[in-house]
Amino acid sequence: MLIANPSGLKGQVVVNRANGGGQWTTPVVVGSGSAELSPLPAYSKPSDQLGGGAIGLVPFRYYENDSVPLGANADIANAHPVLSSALNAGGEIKVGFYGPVRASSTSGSPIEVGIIVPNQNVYMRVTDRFDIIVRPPTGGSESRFVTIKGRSGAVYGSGLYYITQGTATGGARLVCDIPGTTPPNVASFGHYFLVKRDCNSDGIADAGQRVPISSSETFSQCQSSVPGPGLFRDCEPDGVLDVCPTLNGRCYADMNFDCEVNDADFQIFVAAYTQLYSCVGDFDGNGNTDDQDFEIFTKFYDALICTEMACEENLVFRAAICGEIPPTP
Ligand SMILES: [Ca+2]
Ligand SMILES: [Ca+2]
Ligand SMILES: [Ca+2]
Ligand SMILES: [Ca+2]
Repeated sequence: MLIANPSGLKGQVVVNRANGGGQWTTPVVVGSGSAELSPLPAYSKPSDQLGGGAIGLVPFRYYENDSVPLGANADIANAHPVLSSALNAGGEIKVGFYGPVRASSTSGSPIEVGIIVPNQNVYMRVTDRFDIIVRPPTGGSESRFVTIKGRSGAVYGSGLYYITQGTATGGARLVCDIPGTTPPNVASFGHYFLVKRDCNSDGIADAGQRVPISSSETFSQCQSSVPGPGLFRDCEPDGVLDVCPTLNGRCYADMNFDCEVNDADFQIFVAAYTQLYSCVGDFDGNGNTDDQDFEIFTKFYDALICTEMACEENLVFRAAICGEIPPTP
């Protein structure tokens, strides 16, 4: 098939519309002879470079280059960042497909949103913290996208987020929006993004703005110092900018909330560190658990003290920052 105009793919082409096992093998060229779509069927060129339309093979695949931000990378090092403040301001994550999609029913959400936590394949589900924008079973207009939209006041802890097919028993699924009483689910997919904390809502991830107390200054010297433009002190070096709400004296190193600091907590931190997972070990909120977090952890671990009050404050704080008490491994 040849579409001579390089912006000529404007509508929707559906291959294997009857879901009868048909394949897409015929080359499609949009523009000049070298502009063949590849690889098939999940070609890489974004639709805005082709005219806005798409060619989809049923069951429709996830279209990474039409998704915003990009999100096929399941690893923290390559995941695309989104600020917590942007989500609180109504920021959106758009997941694209090669063909139109819709919810199979009105029962629950057809997709699931979760945060990966350092307990192997456990996902903390946070679907209900987002508005899910998707075509309903009846009505609405055709769309190749599912959008999740952040809410004001919702907690978006740092870490690697995951969007996938709905899994609730008897709940909705994301299906191909094609004729028929039981349209197939879209092909299995995973879309990832990395949330970074921006507790002072200035549009910059806090981790890059944080100037921790140095060994040569006292607490009051630190508090009265003026850091450079766009920088903020962290005089109680808990990873949180001092301009943001903080709870002095909480027991950061108590990772399992039992009010004691011991090897069990160290093991949880090491697991988070080894896997770069968060938000459980991500004290500075840059999305992963790394050397900066280890320094903070060590400071609180070395104190070996965890009063009942500090333990409770830690619990409250972790609930506020991470949105939920993480499961204990
Ligand atoms: Ca910030
Ligand atoms: Ca602080
Ligand atoms: Ca503990
Ligand atoms: Ca971190």
